[in-house]
Amino acid sequence: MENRRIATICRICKENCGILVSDNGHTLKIAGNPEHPISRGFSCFKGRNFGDVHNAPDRLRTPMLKKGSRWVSISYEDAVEVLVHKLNAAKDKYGPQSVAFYKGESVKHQEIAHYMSHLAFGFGSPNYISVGSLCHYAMVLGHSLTYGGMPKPDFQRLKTAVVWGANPANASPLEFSRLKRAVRDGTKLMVVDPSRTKTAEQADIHLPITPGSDGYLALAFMKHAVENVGPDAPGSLSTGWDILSDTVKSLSYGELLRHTGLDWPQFHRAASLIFANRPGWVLTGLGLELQQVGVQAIRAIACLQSVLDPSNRPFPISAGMRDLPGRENYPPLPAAIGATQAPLYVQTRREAQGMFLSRAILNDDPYPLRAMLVVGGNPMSTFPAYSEHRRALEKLDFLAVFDLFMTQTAQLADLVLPASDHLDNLELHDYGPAGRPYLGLVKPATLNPIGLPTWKLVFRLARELGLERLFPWADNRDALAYRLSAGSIQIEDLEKSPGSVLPYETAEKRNNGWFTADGKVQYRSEKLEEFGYVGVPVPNCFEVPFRTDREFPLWLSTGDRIPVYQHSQYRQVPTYRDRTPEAFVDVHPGTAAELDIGNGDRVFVATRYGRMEIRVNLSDEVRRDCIRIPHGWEEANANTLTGLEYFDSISGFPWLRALPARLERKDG
Ligand SMILES: Nc1nc2c(c(=O)[nH]1)N[C@H]1C(S)=C(S)[C@@H](COP(=O)(O)OP(=O)(O)OC[C@H]3O[C@@H](n4cnc5c(=O)[nH]c(N)nc54)[C@H](O)[C@@H]3O)O[C@H]1N2
Ligand SMILES: Nc1nc2c(c(=O)[nH]1)N[C@H]1C(S)=C(S)[C@@H](COP(=O)(O)OP(=O)(O)OC[C@H]3O[C@@H](n4cnc5c(=O)[nH]c(N)nc54)[C@H](O)[C@@H]3O)O[C@H]1N2
Ligand code: SF4
Ligand SMILES: [Mo]
Repeated sequence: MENRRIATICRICKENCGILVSDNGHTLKIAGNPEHPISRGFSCFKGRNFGDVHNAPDRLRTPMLKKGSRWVSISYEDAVEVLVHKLNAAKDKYGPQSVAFYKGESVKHQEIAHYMSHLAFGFGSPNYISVGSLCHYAMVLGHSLTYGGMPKPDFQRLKTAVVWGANPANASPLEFSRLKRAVRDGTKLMVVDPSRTKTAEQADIHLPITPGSDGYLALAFMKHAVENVGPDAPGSLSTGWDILSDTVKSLSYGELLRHTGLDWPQFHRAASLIFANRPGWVLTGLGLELQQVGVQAIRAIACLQSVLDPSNRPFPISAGMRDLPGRENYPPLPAAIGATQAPLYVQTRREAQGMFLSRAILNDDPYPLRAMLVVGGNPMSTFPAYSEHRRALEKLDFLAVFDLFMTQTAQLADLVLPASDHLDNLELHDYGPAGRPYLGLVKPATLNPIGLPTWKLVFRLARELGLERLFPWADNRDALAYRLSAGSIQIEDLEKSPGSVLPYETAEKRNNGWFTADGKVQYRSEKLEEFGYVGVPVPNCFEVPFRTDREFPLWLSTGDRIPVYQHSQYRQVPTYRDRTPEAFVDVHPGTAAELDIGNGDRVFVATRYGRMEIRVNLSDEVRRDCIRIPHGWEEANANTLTGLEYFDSISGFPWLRALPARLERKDG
């Protein structure tokens, strides 16, 4: 058999490393591509071994329709016919808004996101939902509302890095390798994380903060900035500095630090380090986003970022692709799900906030939702409140899932369609949103493609639904050529490039977003006030409805990343499973000793939302009053312990970290 080496892009995680794929028809080999200008040959275990996922024996190969309790194989033609018939049936009976189109994390945030929303809106449903409902966008809001974009690191210039509620050692291996190199070359590192993570081990200072108290700590740093760094620091290009200054001056360090579990010497050492070593960069992560007061805490940290690096005003950059055609022909769209609860999210992202999906299905709030197409996501594992979402998906008149495998979500579906993975797809990847002006091409790279590429399903559906004017192309190559026709890079250029990626010119777009219309740093956010929220981060913003108490004395973090798995994926593939074979709860040895629990014992973890059995892993990375459980395990689903009762009122994000919980021995 032919043995080719194709340069393409790994799109398992947000690093999007350049890879070289060779296929001899039996085995797939994947290696980092040294000619990729960003990843420069880097690859991780997950990416290198993806061939075993691609060739896994349980890959879906034909569409399956549920007849009673049985699955029957059907043809793609018939599957598309069923899909079209069912989506139209829901539309006729309940209106187009009763159909939701969900896009998970695996197909990422770019081309497919555009295609899926275009399809949904053309169909007449405002309910395009993406995994952005609980990933990354709370961070975008917190930073963008403050200075228009997300901070990007430039280690040539930076003297300090602050990693706050993120763990790149496990979650972003390429970024972590850069960070480690910078630290070796003299950049100071401060990590704010309840756990002593692998990232924290590299730090000059690790602040093992009490979960959920990040906003208070950020205000303490701002107080230090106001009182010691001087009024010129933020410059004149800001609004609301006076109000924020007066606020923090009126607070004492004691009352702020009390919430954080940190003492004065710890704080003082940290403040001295970061302010003496400016400019500094703050990397924020999910530890902040998945909190009931996430956006306000991130806002407070973004204020600090603006002082640590006053000249850094990151604004979004992009390759400037043409919009998809026919947007002016969308039918009038009713309000999307979540428009009342999280209006800022819904309006700025122009999509539904998926955390309010189950209310629409179960309670017809704000209207009935009856049919759903899930593409590249596994919400039964990754959405909060497992049992409520299970009831909701079971209640749908029709659920279709487009995936590589028969996932937990697919098992509840009426129709399952086999999807191809990123080794059999043609897609663009713009590195601009991650701060790099490069455009990449994900190329088909295997000899025996499996499943249908997402674009094919979407284009086909569009045609059958009478929406071909929105997708007027024969195939995705034509569509991408159209998208690229506004710029200087063409598909052929990308195909010829040895890294499958090319740089593009950026026109810095300063005031393009309406987030900070005047381009100034907004210590007081007019946008937040316009939407009825508090515009200046003050301690009241960080109050949560409940904290640890006698009934639930421990802080639980769900979903902390472990290196081998991507969310709920790869558990059935031995190459991966052998490395981390079983679900576990990390418990501090001191806490375990108090409860007379040993390593490997089975225990119950309980929150006010649920109770679950799981194996104990003794770990001195966690604080004595904390436990943590990775998400994505079917047999011990962390989301049986999470709820839909409380949300971040700005982003609509769920509360999945810093949750009060308790450990119970199995024998009581
Ligand atoms: N291997 C692997 N890598 C991944 C993923 C994966 O599934 N597997 N998923 C990818 C995706 S989609 C995302 S969004 C990213 C997420 O990437 P990150 O945000 O970097 O990683 P997490 O491990 O989710 O969380 C970061 C840290 O938050 C801390 N934390 C918990 N509660 C608090 C708190 O109250 N305050 C503070 N300050 N910290 C807290 C945890 O201890 C944890 O170390 O990872 C990406 N990378
Ligand atoms: N408790 C808790 N829950 C969490 C989190 C947490 O920290 N704690 N993190 C949240 C975050 S940040 C995120 S991003 C979400 C992730 O949530 P999901 O998007 O549900 O993530 P996955 O489990 O990776 O599901 C991706 C699915 O896509 C399939 N797939 C892979 N490649 C392709 C492809 O090319 N095409 C198609 N069609 N399918 C493909 C995979 O088989 C898999 O079933 O989880 C969230 N859930
Ligand atoms: S870090 Fe690993 S999983 Fe992420 S893109 Fe690179 S090779 Fe793929
Ligand atoms: Mo995510």
